Amino acid sequence: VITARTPIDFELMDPNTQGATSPWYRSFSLVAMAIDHGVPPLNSTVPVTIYVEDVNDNSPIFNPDAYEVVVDETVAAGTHITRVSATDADPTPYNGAVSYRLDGVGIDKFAIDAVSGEVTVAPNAKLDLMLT
Ligand SMILES: [Ca+2]
Ligand SMILES: [Ca+2]
Repeated sequence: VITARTPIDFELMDPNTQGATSPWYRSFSLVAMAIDHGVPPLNSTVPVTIYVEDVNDNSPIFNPDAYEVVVDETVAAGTHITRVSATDADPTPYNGAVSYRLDGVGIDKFAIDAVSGEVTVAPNAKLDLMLT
């Protein structure tokens, strides 16, 4: 029976030396040996490859972790406001891919590009405080 002595962290495995043929897996290459109790003892070995699969155990992290922008109330629709950026430590597709969306008060006035994270004034938005 082969058991893990320590927790295995996919992110800490070296993709160069522990990369498998698929980006979804990294691997450990072990050799198991059987030794008899004769004199002299004879032995035999077998290669054991353990494939490790990535788990989505990291959330995207924004850097910086807060954005503050001041804009004039007269700013035009489509105007660039800022660009937010987050990275995810999971190295595989899906688990590490990041897309963006807006939530909260003001989502009718601003838009975010799901891919680039660019925040703009939404089409037809009126920021003028006297009109809202
Ligand atoms: Ca992971
Ligand atoms: Ca993730």
